Amino acid sequence: MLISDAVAAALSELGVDTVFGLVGSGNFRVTNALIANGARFVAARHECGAASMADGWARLTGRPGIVSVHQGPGLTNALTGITEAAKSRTPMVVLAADVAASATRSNFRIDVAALATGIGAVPARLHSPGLALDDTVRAYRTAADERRTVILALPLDVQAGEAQMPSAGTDGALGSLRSRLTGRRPRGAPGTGAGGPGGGRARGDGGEPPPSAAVAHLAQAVGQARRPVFIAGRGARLAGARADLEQLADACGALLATSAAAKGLFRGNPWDLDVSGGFASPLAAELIRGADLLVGWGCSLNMWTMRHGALVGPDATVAQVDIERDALGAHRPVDVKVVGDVAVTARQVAALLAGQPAAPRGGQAEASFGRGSGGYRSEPLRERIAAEVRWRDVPYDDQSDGVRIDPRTLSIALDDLLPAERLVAIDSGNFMGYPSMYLSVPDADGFCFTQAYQSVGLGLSSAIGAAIARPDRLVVAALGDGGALMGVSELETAVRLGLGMVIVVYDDEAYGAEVHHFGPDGFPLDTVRFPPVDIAAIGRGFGCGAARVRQRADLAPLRDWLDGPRERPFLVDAKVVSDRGSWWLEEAFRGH
Ligand SMILES: Cc1ncc(C[n+]2csc(CCOP(=O)(O)OP(=O)(O)O)c2C)c(N)n1
Ligand SMILES: [Mg+2]
Repeated sequence: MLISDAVAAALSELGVDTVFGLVGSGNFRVTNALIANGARFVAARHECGAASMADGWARLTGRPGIVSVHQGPGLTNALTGITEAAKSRTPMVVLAADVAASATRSNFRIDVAALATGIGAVPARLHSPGLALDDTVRAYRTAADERRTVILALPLDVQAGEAQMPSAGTDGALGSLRSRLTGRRPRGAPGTGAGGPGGGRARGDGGEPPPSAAVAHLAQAVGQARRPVFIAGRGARLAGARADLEQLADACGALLATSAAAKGLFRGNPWDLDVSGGFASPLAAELIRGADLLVGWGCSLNMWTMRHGALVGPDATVAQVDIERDALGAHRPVDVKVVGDVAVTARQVAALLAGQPAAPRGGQAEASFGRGSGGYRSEPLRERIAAEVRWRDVPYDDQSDGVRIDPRTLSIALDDLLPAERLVAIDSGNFMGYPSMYLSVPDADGFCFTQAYQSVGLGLSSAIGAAIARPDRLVVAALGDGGALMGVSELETAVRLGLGMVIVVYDDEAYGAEVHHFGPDGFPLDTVRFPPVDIAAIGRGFGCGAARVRQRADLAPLRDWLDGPRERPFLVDAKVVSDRGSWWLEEAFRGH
């Protein structure tokens, strides 16, 4: 068996069943071998699209996304999507064909390892036919267990070598492949490391460590807090910690919020403030700013989530819980630091609190801190949250004029129209807050936010990957016109796959982010403004259903499409009002 076939067989033993890529001569064999082993191959039209599809897919499945690319330009084309994945700690293995070490004059020669290191991915390589399977298993496990993005270089000469037995350390993961290589019956455990939604993280069931002094310190802070707010991040989502955090919040009267990456985690909880940060509604921001204790649970409390510190009240104690020590205090000073799994730590804090006499509390003081009373919670506040916390309930001056629709009005209309079981994926740009804030999502799997690299143009592809991962949900890709046209080639992919997704383009005929940032200072804007483009017609050309929307009533074709079989994507080209920048934009530029 050739190494290219054996690598594919090893990956399928490890659980690989879906591969995104674009095939050239260097990855032809390995990709077809993956297909022969039962994997679904999703052909993208641009390698960056393949990487972002795998990224979106991995975020929704919790399993390593697999990308297959040709040597040289195949990999460099994919780089921006891979960088987003690496910065988001998306588990991913990029199968990157590479020239032989001896091909020093090859046109395709690039320094793959340096390139991987430079973008924060983990470099890996098939070193020789003898080591190739160990290299493959290690790459996959690094992705799955450590949530890293790994670029596995597949040199052509090694790929063409004859497969040999993996070492004793890895063959347990490759039971039947071992038997195919040796002719002996399989033994040992089936493939491991496939991850699941936890992506290999400790989920805290069984064998929990005893509470540390740091957990006791956190319990003390939680027990003493009068207005605690929990902010849950990606780590809380990965740890499956919703129920444990809610129970602890019930016990201490905390309000609940998330980072953008974990939006939807507490959906349905009456104390949910939704996203903390630039997207926070006025009431959410007021309540977070009013907290005397902020606990970041698997959340980095970065400049976006804390609005550059503006959401941290002057006297607030800040605590942070994370499975990785390096994450603690990485973005802002933290008073109480706990290294630990979010769910385990929440349970331990709750247990310590239960064994503790109740601390005296404000107006609602009582022995039982059951759901709905104590701490920050009160009946009037519950009513206020119900009435005011959603952006769509915040009054605004509708700027729609019949020719251009106010992006808020558009987003609210979409929120009304689209089924609740949805998954919203967002590209980057001035527009991005509108769908993030006005489209509700049913849970944390309802939001795919590829913003760790702040790249324009990844939204459509990550939405396609998410749609493949979650065929049960209506996927909504929310794009600017700039991002839509940058990633446009993947419309063909969405149509070819028959994805019944909605693509909403907030079309201001500009790189609005730049227009609003530089315009007020009188800079020339010719470089960032464009003549009108009929993006609906482009969508139709690719085979999408489409509508140009200038006012609410223009959404009627979308309603009809929703009532139909949804066998192809529907594109909404919304000509939006863009008379001024959005309020989260200045915040974003402060982070540049
Ligand atoms: C790949 C990449 N190129 C350039 C930028 C700089 N940039 C940030 S937002 C933006 C405008 C994007 O335009 P559009 O998608 O239409 O969204 P809008 O800002 O108009 O709402 C640009 C060019 C970037 N973030 N990423
Ligand atoms: Mg635009």
